[in-house]
Amino acid sequence: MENTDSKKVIFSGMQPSGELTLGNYLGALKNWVNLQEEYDCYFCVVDLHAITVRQKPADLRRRTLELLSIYIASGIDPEKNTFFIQSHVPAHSEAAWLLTCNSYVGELSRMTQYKDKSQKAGDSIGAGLFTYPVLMAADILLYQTNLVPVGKDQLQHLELARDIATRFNNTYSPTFAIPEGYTPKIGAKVMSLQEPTKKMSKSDDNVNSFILIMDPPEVIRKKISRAVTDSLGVINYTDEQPGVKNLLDIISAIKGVSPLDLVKDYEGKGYADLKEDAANAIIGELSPIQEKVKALMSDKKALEAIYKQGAEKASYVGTKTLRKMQKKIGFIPR
Ligand code: ATP
Ligand code: LTN
Repeated sequence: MENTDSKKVIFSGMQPSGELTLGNYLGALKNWVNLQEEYDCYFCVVDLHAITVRQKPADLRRRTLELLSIYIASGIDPEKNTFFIQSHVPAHSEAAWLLTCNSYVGELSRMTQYKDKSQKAGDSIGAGLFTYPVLMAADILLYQTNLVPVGKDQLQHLELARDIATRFNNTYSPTFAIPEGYTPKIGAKVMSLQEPTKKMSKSDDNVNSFILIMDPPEVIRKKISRAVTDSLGVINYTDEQPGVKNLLDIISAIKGVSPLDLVKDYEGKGYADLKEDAANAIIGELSPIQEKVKALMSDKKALEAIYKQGAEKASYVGTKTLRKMQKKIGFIPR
């Protein structure tokens, strides 16, 4: 479906490369729900990005469908938005090659995520991790995207997408909209429960440092009760108490109440009360989502209908931009 109602376009994606955390939910997903009325939204499961790191085929299949189910269960309406699986729309891979030929090794070498990963892996780093941001640029540019809601870590990749788009527009003629980034005010950075000065990350070795969207209630209670706080014994919203601050931020992002207002209720109370409230808030938020995910995962036919319809819409719009790119570059149409 083309963007005929002149709504601005949103594109975002997540990789089906691991189990999603509360950080992914509060930092990205929960905000997508609020944007769906105002924008024409494309939400993609970026499986082509996931294979930049070796994936077990059976795990990749399960996580792809689970991620799609989590999108829907979080409240994003498949009737109003376009959900699709990246590999179902070949225009992404094709546009990525055309854009690779309009990108520089220098700019790709400057990407922090690549530098971090290549430092760890050395020469055996996959070439896909190097060209990863070009594929991300293709994802975004194919849909004439105006806004890209992502966490802070992705803003550098978005800046590169803007550079590539501007270069292509200048070399040939205006072809792509230039996208802007969008990061949420609350929950933009949920911190590790064990080292609250570090981001909560699904790739952390310590399972007590993160909460997974699919963690059962008793696991959530256990992880929150073990969350690192401090020895001050008072509940204030300050950088000096990062563990307490993180718990207040989590409750705040879930309840939509500012952390400073929350603090007032904790006068004379202790960390056990705060942890109890945090655990209850998280369980209250995640339990209905978990139920819906389980129901969706047990009806593969319904999921299939959603991602097939999404791929059709996305193909129509994406291929149109791809054809323009090909024509401008000088390829002969079939
Ligand atoms: P890893 O934790 O393994 O580095 P990731 O969780 O960042 O990976 P992505 O799939 O790249 O994995 O993230 C999807 C989205 O979730 C991104 O937009 C990212 O910015 C956001 N996000 C991830 N972790 C957090 C967090 N702790 N707080 C807020 N947002 C987050
Ligand atoms: N690199 C992103 C995932 C991603 C994405 C995108 C996000 C791939 N393509 C396009 C927004 C728009 C990440 O979060 N790791």
